[in-house]
Amino acid sequence: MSKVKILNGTTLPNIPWQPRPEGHTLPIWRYTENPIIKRNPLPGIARIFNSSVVPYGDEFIGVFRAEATDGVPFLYLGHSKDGINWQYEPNVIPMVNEKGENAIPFYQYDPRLIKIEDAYYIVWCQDFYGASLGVAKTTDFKHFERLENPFIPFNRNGVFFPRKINGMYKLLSRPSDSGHTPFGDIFISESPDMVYWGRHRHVMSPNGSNWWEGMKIGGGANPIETSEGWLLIYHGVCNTCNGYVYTIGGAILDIDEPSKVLYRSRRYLLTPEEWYEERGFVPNVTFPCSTLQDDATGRIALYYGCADSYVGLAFTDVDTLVDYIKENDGAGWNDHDLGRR
Ligand code: BMA
Repeated sequence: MSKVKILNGTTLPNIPWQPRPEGHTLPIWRYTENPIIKRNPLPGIARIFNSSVVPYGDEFIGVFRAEATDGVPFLYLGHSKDGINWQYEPNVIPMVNEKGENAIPFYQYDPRLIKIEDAYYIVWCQDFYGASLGVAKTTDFKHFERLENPFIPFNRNGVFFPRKINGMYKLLSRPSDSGHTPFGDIFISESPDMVYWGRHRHVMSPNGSNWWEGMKIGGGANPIETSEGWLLIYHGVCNTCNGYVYTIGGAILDIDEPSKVLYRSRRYLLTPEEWYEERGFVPNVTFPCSTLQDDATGRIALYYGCADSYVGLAFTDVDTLVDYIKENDGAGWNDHDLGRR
């Protein structure tokens, strides 16, 4: 039984799990058989990475960022009994608009998948006359309806909260520009209906004092509701003489006003160190997109993209992670405030 409680969660005794290795000092530890998805995972697809998983019935369903052999990314669906070995559907997820017409965009990447009330939502980055967020809804993983794009360009790293807060859907995002943006803060917006988004608030900026997240940050996995606040696993980027390095960080947000950061670890949770994180299509990338958690034990399984080439799996538990973030707290006034100017 964990000290910190996972709230509104699900009891999932069958999530992937390995105990913390003896002597491991960081709060997240890797699956020993990583990467779980290797190169050329299905015909015509060169790489699957930054991807997202939910429990569904007696299995797990994943929405995968799949880079085709023409280099263009789209979203594919996969099924798994154990959350580790995946069977993929052969075609791009068939999204339609409200008239039932094809609404698959020109490209799609970095999906986050979430259950909110009785429906599942996917939010991803796509072309909307420039990179911005797309959203689709499904209840059966067979029919996918595109909703209105929440924001104008440029924007990336959309992450929904798993329930309405004060009657509103909440969406994290990272406004940006058209390229490999050398800046970026996390903001939060709300909507009564998944169509009109507003009441925007600032959540966090990159922190120049913590060099691993000195250049830009972006939301990662769906926030986990706990008795200590919303547990947010996010990514932070630093610039080096040899390019960007993507590292995994953690923060705890206020349960009713999640634009207020209660705690933010100044030390990272996981950074590229293994061959599949350091070497690949884009080297030195660990990019968190999704977690599964078991509220009975507090166990958390984290899915993260590795070097824009593979999917990795890592583990933590809610007590270890919350304690680490609090012990290493470096949140400042700019984090604690409401984020409204
Ligand atoms: C970001 C996104 C991610 C990618 C990362 C590293 O801008 O495009 O999909 O993993 O860069 O290349």
